[in-house]
Amino acid sequence: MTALLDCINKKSNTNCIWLMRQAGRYLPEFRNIRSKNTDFIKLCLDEDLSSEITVQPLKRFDIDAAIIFSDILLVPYALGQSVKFKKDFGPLLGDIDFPKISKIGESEFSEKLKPVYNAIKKTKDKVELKDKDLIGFVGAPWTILIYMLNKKSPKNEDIGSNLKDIKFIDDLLKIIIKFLKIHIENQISNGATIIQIFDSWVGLLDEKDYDKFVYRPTRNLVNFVKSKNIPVICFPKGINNYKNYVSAVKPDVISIDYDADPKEISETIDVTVQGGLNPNFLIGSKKDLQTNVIKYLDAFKNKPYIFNLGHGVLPNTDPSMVDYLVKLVKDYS
Ligand code: 1CP
Repeated sequence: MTALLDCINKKSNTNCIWLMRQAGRYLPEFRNIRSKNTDFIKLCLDEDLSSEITVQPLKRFDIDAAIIFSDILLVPYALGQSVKFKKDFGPLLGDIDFPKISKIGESEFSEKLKPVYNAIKKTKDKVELKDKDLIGFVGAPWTILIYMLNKKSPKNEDIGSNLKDIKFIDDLLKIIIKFLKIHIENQISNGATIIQIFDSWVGLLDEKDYDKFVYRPTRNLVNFVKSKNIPVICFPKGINNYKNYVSAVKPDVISIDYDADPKEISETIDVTVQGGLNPNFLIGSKKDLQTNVIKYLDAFKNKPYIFNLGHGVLPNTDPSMVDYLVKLVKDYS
């Protein structure tokens, strides 16, 4: 059995670790490829380069899993909405052509994302992946919906006006869920051993809307992944109550953000926990990093726990700090 699965199944004696955004701009070898590939979507759809980027962090660090280099916004892209990444701005999406989106078939969608699936297959065969997990992922229905409607990052936005047309939103959400399942299935059939569902924008919703936009749609995907006998990790960033989320969605693993209190989580949650450490500690002093890493490891000492961050590695992180972090986690006992 591979390392992360051992942790999830409570069979591991050593601590497991991987990091969200472990492949990315903080690595010079990534920046080197990125500088020659200015179109980000095209880079994600280059199966050789995306497979190479996926294993870059495994060549440097003693981490237990790779996450396929791709992006959650490839799903709107494959549904025919234009997606561009503007430098120093973030994603920019085009208008939704609903009649067109509602006619897209499974094979057309899968064909557009074929390079992602081929990259998974290629990565699985690489020596760096021996005895390691390969994580496939999707954005949660809510996070994909809000990007599609808002057409740029919803950061600091009032999203209310986007959600007024109830019938349109319901219809779009159904389509999103249908294709997220197809995307999950294709990643699994090509070799992903775990699926992570990123719900990056739960924090924008009022609790009264959780059931409609977060709990029910995500539970639908969780059940789907479980039916394939693959573990599923959910990361509802900014949720107000992790315990309620776990009861409603029933993931195998709950990934927590840096606002969650590790001690409280450890005392109240009975599934495997992942993550939590604020990525800012990787750009501070080694001493502060060590103190805070130990805070998480102590809190989860007697629980199944996967070490990770409370959000992605920041671009201005020094890779030597990541190396130090991995060693702290592996050497802890
Ligand atoms: O060079 C660059 O400018 C590209 C930066 C970049 C990278 C490295 C983007 C643009 N996406 C990615 C890869 C990526 N995205 C991965 C690869 C695997 C890994 O983690 O190593 C993953 C899992 C994602 C997932 C993703 N994309 C999320 C969920 C996690 C999160 O960060 O909350 C989200 C919200 C996106 C959208 C997205 N893609 C890229 C950016 C800058 C963003 C966020 C935009 C925003 O602020 O709204």
